[in-house]
Amino acid sequence: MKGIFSALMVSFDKEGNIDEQGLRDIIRYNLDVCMVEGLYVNGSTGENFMLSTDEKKQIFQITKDEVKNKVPLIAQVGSINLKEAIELAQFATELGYDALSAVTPFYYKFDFQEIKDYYNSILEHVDNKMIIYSIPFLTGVNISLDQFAELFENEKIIGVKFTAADFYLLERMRKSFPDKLIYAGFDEMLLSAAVLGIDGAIGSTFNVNGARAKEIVKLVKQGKIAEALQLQHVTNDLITEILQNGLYQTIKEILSVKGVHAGYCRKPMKVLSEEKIAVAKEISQKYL
Ligand code: MN9
Repeated sequence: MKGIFSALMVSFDKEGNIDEQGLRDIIRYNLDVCMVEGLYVNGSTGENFMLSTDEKKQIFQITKDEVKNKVPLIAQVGSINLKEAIELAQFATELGYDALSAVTPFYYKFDFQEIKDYYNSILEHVDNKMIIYSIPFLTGVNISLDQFAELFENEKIIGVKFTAADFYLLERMRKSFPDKLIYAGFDEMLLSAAVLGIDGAIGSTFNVNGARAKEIVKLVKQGKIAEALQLQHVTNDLITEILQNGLYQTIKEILSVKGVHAGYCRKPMKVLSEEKIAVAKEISQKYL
């Protein structure tokens, strides 16, 4: 369960329908070319929060079928519709997903007791493990060190996907929870997180830049920080240009350049202009 996990992209056609063959192509590219060590399915990058329950199930199914047991799979099942979260947790567990993950419930400003109940309720219904998905900049939900400790009292909660730039909290977490799995969630901060002793990373840009990310982590483990920093610099030139051009659309466009039918993003996400498609091609040629 350790290492570089792609937050899996999903291919949609122009009308917003899942393109099954495109999704299979993206998975193959991740495994064969990016050589990622696992996949995180139906996360933010998978445009999960714009999908129906049936579509989420379809994506879990297709991905498991394509990957078989080649790499570990994490199923993101979180939803503020708790019944949906439980249904998806059961579905992914039956399919043989290695672990579940659930975003902290958002929008209604749930208090900590409610957040804790949410995780424990999901886990009461399944025989599987849970990785908390913490992404305060999108959810507005901040969890403190003490609150993480309380959540981790449930032994089925084995880790956290930590998508935040709070390196003080990350260091405190590493020290306090040596046996929990900590995954970094911001690809542009991978080196800094790796220095603090994360177990892995889960990110969108690994769909195209996974090999370089693996190398950064390897170099840090060998204590070759200066070399790792050179790779992080190149990576961040790449990520900065991707972010300026439109994050998910540009990654999909880069995949298209590589011959992968990555398709379009789901509305209300926009379609890239011709100019931006040209920029995406340039980014691909320059860095990948
Ligand atoms: O899953 C991703 N977060 C989102 C993690 O997409 C919201 C990251 O991989 C970022 O996309 C990436 C670029 O900021 O670090």
